[in-house]
Amino acid sequence: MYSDFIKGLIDVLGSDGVLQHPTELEPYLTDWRAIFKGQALAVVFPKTSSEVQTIVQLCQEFAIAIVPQGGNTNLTGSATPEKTGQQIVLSTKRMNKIRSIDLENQTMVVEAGCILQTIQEKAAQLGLLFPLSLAAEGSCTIGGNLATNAGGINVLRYGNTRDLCLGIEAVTAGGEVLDGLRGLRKDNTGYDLRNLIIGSEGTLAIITAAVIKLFPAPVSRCAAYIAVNDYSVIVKLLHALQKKAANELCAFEIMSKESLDLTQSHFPQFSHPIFNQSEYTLLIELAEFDQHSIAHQLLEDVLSTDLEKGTIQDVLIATSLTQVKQFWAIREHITLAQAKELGNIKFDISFEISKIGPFIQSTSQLLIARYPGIRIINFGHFGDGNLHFNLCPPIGVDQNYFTHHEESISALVYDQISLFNGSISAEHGIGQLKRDYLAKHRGNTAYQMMQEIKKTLDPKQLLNPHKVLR
Ligand code: FAD
Ligand code: 2HG
Ligand code: ZN
Repeated sequence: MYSDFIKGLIDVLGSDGVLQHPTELEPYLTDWRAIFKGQALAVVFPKTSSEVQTIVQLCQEFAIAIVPQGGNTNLTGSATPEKTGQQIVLSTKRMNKIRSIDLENQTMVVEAGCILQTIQEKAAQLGLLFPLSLAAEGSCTIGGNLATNAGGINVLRYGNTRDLCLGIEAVTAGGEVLDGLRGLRKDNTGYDLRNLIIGSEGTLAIITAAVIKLFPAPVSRCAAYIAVNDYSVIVKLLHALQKKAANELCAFEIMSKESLDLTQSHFPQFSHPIFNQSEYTLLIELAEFDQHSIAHQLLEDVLSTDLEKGTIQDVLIATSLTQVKQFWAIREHITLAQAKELGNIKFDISFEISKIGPFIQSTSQLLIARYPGIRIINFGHFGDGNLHFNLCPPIGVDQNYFTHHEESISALVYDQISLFNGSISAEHGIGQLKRDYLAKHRGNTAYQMMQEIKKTLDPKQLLNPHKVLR
């Protein structure tokens, strides 16, 4: 039976569009952190939406499940097939064309496999901006960004991926093409299917293309490091900057001293004395849209009084675009530094801004009391309430430390998230990693509604089964 199925795939895609050899399959069978491992009958590489449609129809006929995969940079095991070996991975790598650009509408139609950085560069060539930005931008795809509703560093100003997309084209589990490639900014015509599919992690449809929004490019960028000891000052600074800089404030990131110490130890080339001066270093960025913009001056005005009063410990303002980019390097390497440690647990969580401080304080105390020496690698997108409250094992413990403790640590942190009314996944999604916590987190009614949606749109469980929902 499988040989007929594989033959069918090769008939559609040619033999170079269907990988079967175990060594060729290997990179597609594990996630970026190498936590989840699966098996697959094959990895397939369609080039067009109609090829995707034919593959889905073939999978229906043979009852083979499909795991969509873009750049495979997700942090939740969402694009890794199960261990059964009876699924296929559908890679969008070859669906990487920019189909069209509408300068008057400020939109671009891109195929799902377009690399995010390629889209950013194309927009820049046009003198425009596609503002989605994250450290994996050199390898993640717009299809994966949409399927996870990725966040990144500019959410404060431009919103999540969902907010950057006006229309999608997708292939349903029934093998139909949902043609929603329209760049309309207003369209209240029944249920919002685009927004249902965005963020559904490949479980409801395979996204094949999207209409994305472009924005005026800033004429320049201004970034600053701010060293702060007193947590309460951080919220005040955010408000002061939002009031003065309004839409120019694009990023407001927080990095704890422990996260910076770890990153400097693995990547000493990004060390800077300012990181050693305080409990937190903020990295903020303002975009300047006017030649005569005063972002630099504005930053100095807002920060100089705090500096004089001693409420902030130090400030460093980047003076060139090269320096702005250098400022971001350490922030972009925190995840890579943590990957070099013996295990890590990630909590990608969000809170109302007012609850972030109390959560950090109370949860850190509980963790340190119960797991002496545990390292809290706390950083993230403070401006939009998203913390990456990650953990590394205490120095010197044996390598199975987290195997023994992950469950109890997760229970503790998830209880705390619930106590402070936060979310267990701000931007990375659910995948396999958080699947077993979703029902409790969202409650019975929401969970059942999600199950009903899945059953209706994918009754045969063909699309990324057992991800997101149990
Ligand atoms: P994949 O990992 O291939 O897939 C992710 C999910 O989308 C899977 O469920 C998959 O089945 C589904 N999928 C992929 N393509 C399609 C499609 N065409 N149709 C339907 N479903 C599809 N995330 C953030 O939100 N913010 C960050 O700041 C951020 N920073 C990161 C930094 C690093 C160093 C790394 C490694 C990851 C980071 N991520 C971040 C996570 C990840 O990069 C994003 O989630 C990204 O959007 C995933 O895109 P991808 O193409 O790699 O998707
Ligand atoms: C980031 O903001 C990413 O850099 C990754 O979302 C966070 O490593 C992480 O947990
Ligand atoms: Zn993030």
